[in-house]
This record gives sequence, C-alpha cells and structure tokens, in this order.
Amino acid sequence: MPEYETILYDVTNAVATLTLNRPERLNAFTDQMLAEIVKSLKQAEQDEAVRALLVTGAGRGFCAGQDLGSFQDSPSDNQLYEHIMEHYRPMIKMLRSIEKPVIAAVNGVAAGAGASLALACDLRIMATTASLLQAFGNIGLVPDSGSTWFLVRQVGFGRAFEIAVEGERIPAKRCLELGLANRLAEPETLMAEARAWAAKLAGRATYAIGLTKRAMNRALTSTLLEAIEYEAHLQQLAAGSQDFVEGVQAFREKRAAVFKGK
Ligand code: LHQ
Repeated sequence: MPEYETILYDVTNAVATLTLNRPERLNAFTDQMLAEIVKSLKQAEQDEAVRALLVTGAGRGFCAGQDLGSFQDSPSDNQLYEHIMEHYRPMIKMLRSIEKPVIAAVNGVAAGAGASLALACDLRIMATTASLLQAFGNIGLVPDSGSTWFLVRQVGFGRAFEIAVEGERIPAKRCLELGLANRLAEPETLMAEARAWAAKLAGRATYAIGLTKRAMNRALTSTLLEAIEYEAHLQQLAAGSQDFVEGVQAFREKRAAVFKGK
C-alpha cells in the first residue's frame, strides 16, 4: 500500500513537494488528507536532506477547504470545535513551526481552510489565474484554521474584515497588491518557478532560516526589546553553525558560500 493516498510526496533537489491530490473535489480536505499532510510535514521536518518545502494542488484547484460532502449538515454539540482542534490545528501548527522555508504554489482557487493553508505557508507564489477565497461566510461560518490571525496580520483589520465578510474571490493580482502573494507566475510556468525558488532557498543556510522563522513567529507577539533579546539569543546559536563559518570564510575569499544547512 502506498504511504499516502490523498497526497503525493516527493523529494527532489532538497525540496519536498506535497501535492494535495483529490483534483475532482478541488483537493477539498478529508480527515485522511489532513492526517496525511501532517504526517508528510513531520517526514519533511525530520529528513535532513529536505531543506525547503513546496505545497501545491493537483488539477485546477489548490484546495477548496473542508470537503462539504463528507461533513454532516447539523453537527452535534462540540463536533466542529473538536474537528478543527483535532484535524486542522495540527496542520497549521506544523506549518508554522517547521524550521525550513515552506512555499505555497497556489495553482488555482484556495478556499476556506484551503486559504488558511496557503496563508500558513511562509511564502506564496500564485498562478495569475488563481485566487484566494474566504468561503466560510458564504456558508454561514467564520474563518477558521488561522485565517483571522493570518489576515489581520498580513493586511490589517479593515482589509481582513472586508475579505472575510464579503466572501469574494481575490484574484492573484490583487493578492500580490495586498501582499498576500509574494510572486505571480503564468499557470504554465508556476511549478517550474516555484521549484526553482524552493531549490534556491534550499541552497541557503537552512539552520539560520529556521531560526529566522522562529524569531519572526515570536516577533508577532513580542515587544521590540523582547525581540532584540530573542534575536541576540538566536544569533548566538546561528554563530555556532558550520554555515556561519563557511559564510564568513567565503566572504573573505570572495567566493560564493556553499552552505550545508547546519
Ligand atoms: C467540493 C468542494 C468542497 C466538496 C468544490 N467540498 N466538494 C468547515 C467545516 C467544518 C470543519 C472545519 O472547517 C471548515 C472550514 C472550511 O473550509 S469551510 C469552507 C468549505 N469550502 C467551501 O465552502 C468552498 C466550496 N466550494 C466553492 O465555493 C467552489 O467550489 C469554489 C469557489 C472553490 C470553486 O468554484 P468552481 O471553480 O466553480 O468549481 P465547482 O464549484 O464547480 O467545483 C468543482 C467540483 O468540486 C464540484 O463537484 P462536481 O461533482 O459538481 O464537479 C464541487 O462540488 C466540488 N467541490 N469545493 N469544499
């Protein structure tokens, strides 16, 4: 039996690619898919050969959020709460805590918790034809799986609120203007550009990138003086790495550094 049934997992050139693979449902999440995503993220985290991650979707969608077909219309008592805590929270937590750069290659619509997934990645490259959609409000729900948290921080309250309550597709070009996307690519070249970007990041000082992610995660909720102290602490750790030695040596020798990621 294959290791994964609802996603594809591949490691090439130090880049782990997770492809959500239920294209006929626009890669909507099932419990199995959520569990497999978490498992593959752990696999990528533990694999020293992996130094960057790419998350994308098979077919014309990135991810349409919760599979509404496999979900009860009238959930009992705590069912939704438990479902989110048990299935979505671990995925978002992993994406934010994995100390390697994670790029979302948003190939098509990212709706509901699928938008949360894209927003939880460190970087986003979107096909010009793709879009983000806070679909929750369209079915009488509130943004979940971190969408309120990511949106208010990435675009500010007013824009975040508008995006959430209007429930309209935000085209890739607008996502770029808002800073929700870092880059755009033509659909035909999206994956090649995303892979090249990931491979480039994978060749950088991975340990320092991981610490940078840790520091920036912390900076989201700290004061300036706390951030400076935390940076100083992490700098001490970074300076103990082989990559720091190599980086300084390469600078002195006027050559490109060859980082090993540790
Ligand atoms: C789908 C889905 C889908 C199943 C398209 N499920 N089949 C909620 C509840 C509980 C716990 C935890 O968290 C959450 C969080 C959430 O994620 S709530 C939000 C759930 N997602 C949505 O409400 C989005 C629903 N989908 C749409 O609005 C549209 O499909 C979008 C805008 C994503 C794409 O529209 P189109 O490009 O026009 O495609 P389509 O609607 O024709 O969809 C293609 C097929 O995919 C279609 O099936 P069919 O058999 O007719 O070809 C859809 O039924 C299916 N599909 N989303 N979430």
